[in-house]
Amino acid sequence: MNTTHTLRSTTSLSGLWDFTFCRESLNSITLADIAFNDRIPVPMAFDALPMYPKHRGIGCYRTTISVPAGSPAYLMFEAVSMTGRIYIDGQLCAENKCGYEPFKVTVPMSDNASRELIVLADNRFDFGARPMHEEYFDFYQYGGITRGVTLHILPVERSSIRGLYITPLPGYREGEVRVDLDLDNAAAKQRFNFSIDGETIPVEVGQPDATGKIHFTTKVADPTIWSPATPNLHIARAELLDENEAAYDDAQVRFGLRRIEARGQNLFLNGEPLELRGYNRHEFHPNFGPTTPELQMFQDIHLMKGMGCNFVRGSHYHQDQRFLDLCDELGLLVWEENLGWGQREKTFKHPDFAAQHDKALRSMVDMSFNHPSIIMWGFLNECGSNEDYARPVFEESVQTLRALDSSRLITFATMFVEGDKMLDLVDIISINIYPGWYGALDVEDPVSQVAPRIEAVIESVNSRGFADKPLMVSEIGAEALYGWRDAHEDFFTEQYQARLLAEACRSVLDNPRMCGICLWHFSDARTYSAGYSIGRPRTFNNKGTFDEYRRPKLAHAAVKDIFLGRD
Ligand code: ADA
Repeated sequence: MNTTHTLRSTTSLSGLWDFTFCRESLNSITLADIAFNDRIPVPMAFDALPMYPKHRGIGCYRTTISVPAGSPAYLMFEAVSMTGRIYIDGQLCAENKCGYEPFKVTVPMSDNASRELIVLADNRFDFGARPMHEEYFDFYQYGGITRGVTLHILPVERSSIRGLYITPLPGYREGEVRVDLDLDNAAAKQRFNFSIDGETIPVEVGQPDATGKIHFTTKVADPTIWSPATPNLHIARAELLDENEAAYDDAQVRFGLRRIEARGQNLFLNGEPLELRGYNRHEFHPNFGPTTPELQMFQDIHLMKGMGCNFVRGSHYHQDQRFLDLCDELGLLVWEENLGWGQREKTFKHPDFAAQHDKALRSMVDMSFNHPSIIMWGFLNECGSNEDYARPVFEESVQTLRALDSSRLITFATMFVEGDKMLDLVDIISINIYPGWYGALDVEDPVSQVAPRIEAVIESVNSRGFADKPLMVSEIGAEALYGWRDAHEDFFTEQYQARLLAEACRSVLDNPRMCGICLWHFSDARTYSAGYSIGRPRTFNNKGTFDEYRRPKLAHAAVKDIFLGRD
């Protein structure tokens, strides 16, 4: 859950904002000349609305915010796609270049309470300025203020809470956790109250370190364990106190007591062997683009759990906090990953790429740290991990993730397998393979490629010195057009997809060397008509077990049968 506050004033800016669309360049546009002629909802991708389909350019948004004169304040943007420029009273206050990355914007001080907020969201590719998005990935990248915006008013001339992070420790069964309370303008000796589940816990320390953090370990008085079957949550709360012991700023977060481990070839959750069964999922619905309603998220999780899934990979970008909240509450394990899709040398050699990737990686961990559902961090899906030029960014990403969070596993999905040069870096080896689909033309029975390919992958990983690491299939699948059932049962039929997925699930899950399977993918999702993905019927990636309206294809029953049979 995004950290919540009761003492400081927070205001959601969801609602109708003034809007106009233009095709000028971001660098030549003049704020004063923008004629706002429409009103659209925030959050929402403008190009998912019927008025602006496939519009590439700048979505110009305007609203008014109210900040008491003299009060420090910031805006929390959960996602502005792709480049977001934020102006307050005409002053450029921030520019963010990853469309899925949450970011904070300080509101400049003013004597006026009423402030004009303008957001320019440019959804055109601009490799020079924004290498993380490169160009056409195999999923449509919408534009606009696609996730929530919140205004925070901070206490005047005092320290305030930047973040509260709870890490379950090896003694998690007895309720042992580490607490990191991160402060802005920390006082030398900070007074604060700390409680878990409403019970105040006396804390002796109060001396922030050089970065403004206070750390301590403590215990949950009445610990209950989090797992997919028992998604129990606890609540931690910190309150900063003034000289008179009065609380003036606070932060509240939810967390879960659980432990994920990789030992030898296996995964363990809370000490029990764990087999991952699940889906890759894009945050997408045709009527809403990437701003999926929470009810749809709820239904998606229920559809997956109803099929016997315990796992979802949030492909291929920061997850929406509302989705993660639901995974915490309903009990679905998550792989969350940083934006990346198939980039190669051009991107890795871009002078800004490493820094932009690092910034986005850090914001992902910062935002999602307390979700017990997340058991692994991922990054750079199918990106040049067979080439030396990618090594520095892969190494740095792993170091950063380990430094920020020692309690979760690290992985990336590779399509190279035999040629991959980064497998030494990860805790779990994750491979994307498409036997029976790509490269399966002119094969008499393409499904027969599945089992031998899995054997070959295992052989390659083991023989290269990684026999002691867990191995999973992170993508496998085939396209099926919803409703296309045909006696030939050939490519694109529901029958072919159902056969292939069933064979994949059986071949992986029946093999003790593999620790799980994550099918590509949950529901059909829009892609581009150009670039890498030319040739996708309907300009959708149709490998969903459900279509984009969540209507089940034949694969639904086939996979469900196998997954539920494993419990
Ligand atoms: C890759 C990629 C997915 C999707 C898939 C496919 O493995 O990671 O995003 O593009 O291929 O359908 O080909």
